[in-house]
Amino acid sequence: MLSGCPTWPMAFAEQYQNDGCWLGETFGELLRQRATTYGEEIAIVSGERRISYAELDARVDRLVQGLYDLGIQAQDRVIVQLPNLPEFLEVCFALFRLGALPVFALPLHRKSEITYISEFSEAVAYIIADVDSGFDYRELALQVKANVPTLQHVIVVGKPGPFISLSDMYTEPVSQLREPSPSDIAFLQLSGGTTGLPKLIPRTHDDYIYSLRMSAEICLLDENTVYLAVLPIAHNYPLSSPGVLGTLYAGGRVVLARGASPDEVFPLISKEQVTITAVVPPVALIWLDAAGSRCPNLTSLQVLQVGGAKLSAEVARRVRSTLGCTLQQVFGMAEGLVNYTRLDDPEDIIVNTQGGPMSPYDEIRIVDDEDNDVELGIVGHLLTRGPYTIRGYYKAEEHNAKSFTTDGFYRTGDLASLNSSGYLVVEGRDKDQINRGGDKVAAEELENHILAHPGVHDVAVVAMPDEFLGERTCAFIIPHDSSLTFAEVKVFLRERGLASYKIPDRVEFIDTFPKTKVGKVSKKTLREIIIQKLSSLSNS
Ligand code: OOB
Repeated sequence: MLSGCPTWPMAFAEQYQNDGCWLGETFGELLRQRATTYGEEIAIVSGERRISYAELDARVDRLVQGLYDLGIQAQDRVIVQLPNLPEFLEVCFALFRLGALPVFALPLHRKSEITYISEFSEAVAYIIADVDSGFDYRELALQVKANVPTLQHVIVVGKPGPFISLSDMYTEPVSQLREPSPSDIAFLQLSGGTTGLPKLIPRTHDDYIYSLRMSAEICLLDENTVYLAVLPIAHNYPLSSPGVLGTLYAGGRVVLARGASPDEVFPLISKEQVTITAVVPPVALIWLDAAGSRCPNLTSLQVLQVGGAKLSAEVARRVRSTLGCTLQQVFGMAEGLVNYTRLDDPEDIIVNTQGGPMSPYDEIRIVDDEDNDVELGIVGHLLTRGPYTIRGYYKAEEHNAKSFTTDGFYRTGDLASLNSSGYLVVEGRDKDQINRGGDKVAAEELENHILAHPGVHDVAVVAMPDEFLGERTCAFIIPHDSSLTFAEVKVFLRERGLASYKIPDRVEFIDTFPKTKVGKVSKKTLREIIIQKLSSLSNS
């Protein structure tokens, strides 16, 4: 087991095993078993490519050998930054079989994020696409490799440039390799974060496969399921809720989309007879508006999942009437806990709640500021623990002491209420994060980047309401002098290599910060100031 990964206490692990949550399977075995059962059935569709279960399994074995020959070993960390391509899944399963750990980066991450997670995880390899959405990842890899001594290999899907081509790595399997144990860490995922530096989430084969099984069950997936992956599959939601892995678990078919626009997605739904897909609220909004005017043929679509950020009830209500399918709200987190509205729930529940936990073993507490449980229906801090919720971040002892209670509950940072049927309504957030239509921005991380600008004396980053994304990012800056401009701040942050979704949408220059009674910067007041300013601007 990789060191630096807090795990479940023995008594909990035994219960989760004895009660049949953790079945002692690994991802490598799972794919092998599915290949035996589903053989020539199509597992993955990507453009004109169709890959059967048997082919996927065989290609993964060949890739395992190639990675092994390169020197990649069990427990090595490998940064995987790939768009929605079949190679994403091949690389994942190959690393899983090898016992090496993918560290999932999002396609939008840039030098700042990739350098940090490569250094922090002491990654030995970095797997990228050549060019995607106009961005050349090989350029990024050159910069990252120059700064991270542990990084020995860059492997490229497409034209490799100075690096190794992934397509050259599929070789005849010869070595007998020992597969990892089900309780081993399978991969590391990035947390949405609230702190200065991103945190890594360790997930085991046992716990993640359990979450797939439960998700697939709740979403009624089977061999007839056709799941369309629209969001980047490196994210926990399209990866496993039930996502691409849940679909393969159920023997269904995964269709990989490269973008989320109605022009691309609507014809694909009809062509591939997609039955379920998952989006964030802003994408749902675009689809609803487009479907209203274009009347696409979406008759195959049974379920539209919406999650990652709060969906307004008004938009939720339009899903069935406009798209003709069932809405499923998904409220989850990469740390574990995922809640779903059930497909047969009454419309009122589907529209007005964020669903109930997927497992009867999920423990949910709603507490006040002193960690006392509050009554049903009262809003409080959401705490959770269970068979697929981590007990701590990777190598983050100090932060773990704050993010988890002494008895192992994860402090989600969400404010929610619980109803008598055990369903949650998300009412807000007490974590210092901006949820930009599902993309998470940690205020402190962005503040640290802005503070590095020589013209900045101090900064406080807050969320401002936005009709389309739900929230956008506003940075209040106290400059050293009045010459600093928003444009300069943006250029500075881009040059530092920050992912574009973390660049503030607005900057407000200010002389002093409002303070709380104990002398801290009052972000609550700053939020009120920006709300007022935006409303006076829209009225003028
Ligand atoms: C998903 O995972 P993360 O790790 O990017 O973000 C988790 C946070 C939650 O703590 C909550 O603040 C917010 O995103 N969130 C929602 C929500 N779904 C997530 N807030 C309101 N309503 C919702 N439906 O975002 C994620 C992971 C797995 C499945 C679905 C989403």
